Amino acid sequence: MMTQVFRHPNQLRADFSQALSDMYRAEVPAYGTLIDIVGKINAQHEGIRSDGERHGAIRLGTAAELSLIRRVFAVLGLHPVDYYDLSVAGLPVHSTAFRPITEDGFNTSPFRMFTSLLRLDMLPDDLRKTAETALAARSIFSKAGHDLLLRAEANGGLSKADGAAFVREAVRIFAWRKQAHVDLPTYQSLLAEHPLIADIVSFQGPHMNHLTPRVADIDAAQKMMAAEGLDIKDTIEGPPRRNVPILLRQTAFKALSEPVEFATNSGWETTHHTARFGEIEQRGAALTPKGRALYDQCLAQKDFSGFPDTKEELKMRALAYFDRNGMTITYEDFLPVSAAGIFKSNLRETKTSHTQLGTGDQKAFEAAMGRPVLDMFDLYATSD
Ligand code: OOG
Ligand code: NI
Repeated sequence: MMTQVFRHPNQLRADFSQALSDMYRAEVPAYGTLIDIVGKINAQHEGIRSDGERHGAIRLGTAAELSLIRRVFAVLGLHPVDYYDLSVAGLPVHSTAFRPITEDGFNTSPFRMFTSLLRLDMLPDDLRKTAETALAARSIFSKAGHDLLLRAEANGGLSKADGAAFVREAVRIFAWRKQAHVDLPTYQSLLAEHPLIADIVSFQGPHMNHLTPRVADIDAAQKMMAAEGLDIKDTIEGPPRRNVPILLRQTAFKALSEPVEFATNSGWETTHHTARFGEIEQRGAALTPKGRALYDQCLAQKDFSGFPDTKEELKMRALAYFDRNGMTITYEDFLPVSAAGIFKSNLRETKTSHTQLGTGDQKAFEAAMGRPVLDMFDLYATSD
């Protein structure tokens, strides 16, 4: 009997993460500056899991695209954890975070992808039809990639050579293609409703809109970013600086204005699109549901003085998770309020938007994806 040797999903994910980083560095040079800053700071700190730790973000247009991406990511050992409702912040998307779910998985490749799906149901009728027509006409994965996906699913894995080809095709899904998929008037009508809708619907694929290395000290990184002349966001999202870092702190340089091309009867016309940026993050301790409720309360009141800042007290009051050696457990997820802040700092404000504040629809998201999301608290509770 022949036994097939498969490349491990954790290894495929490491290859994928590295290839995405190489691609983004070539596409967005300021991201290279971030990587250099983060590398310098991390070299002075112990305890950072891996130099290559990072997350990306993508925005999908349809249920079919989300279901496809879920299958592609499963081959890379990436699983959907939690549901993020961004409609409460007036953004017509809802999201999940694809990430590893085992310690082994994080140790080999701690890569995550924040993945959003357009809420077509939040668009006015005429624009919804325009968006649906444009999205139905695009196909985001190559035939070669799709064939390899079917092979991986049928055989339960991919050989080394097939795995390398699959990673190459998967990375191409998220590449920047400056030639739009709709005409300029359509782009402008989508933009007038909401810049996020224009970004999701107008292009040939779901380009990655940022890539975020993890840094040991975000305050130091922010100062170095400013010194390098990067146009950074004014505030760091998440909790303030603390003795025992909790959850997630993030900041970003603002999105670039990039040339994009629209087909006309006589050739191409160029305009500028603002979507892609670079972000950094510092991760702290994962909080229990009780700790998270206290965090949300402090955030709403913009006052963290009531949040304990010693390991002893966090443990005594059961606010954070601890492993069997008494160490805090790293927060591996995202924060909806921070995510909304990140989205918004990188979108041109529009005055004409009719998109209303919405309510979440986790059931619809899961139906679109073809499986339920995992619960982050369940994962932390069993990861000691
Ligand atoms: C995603 C924004 C959310 C984060 O780190 O919270 C995010 C997006 O802009 O598509 O990436
Ligand atoms: Ni991000």
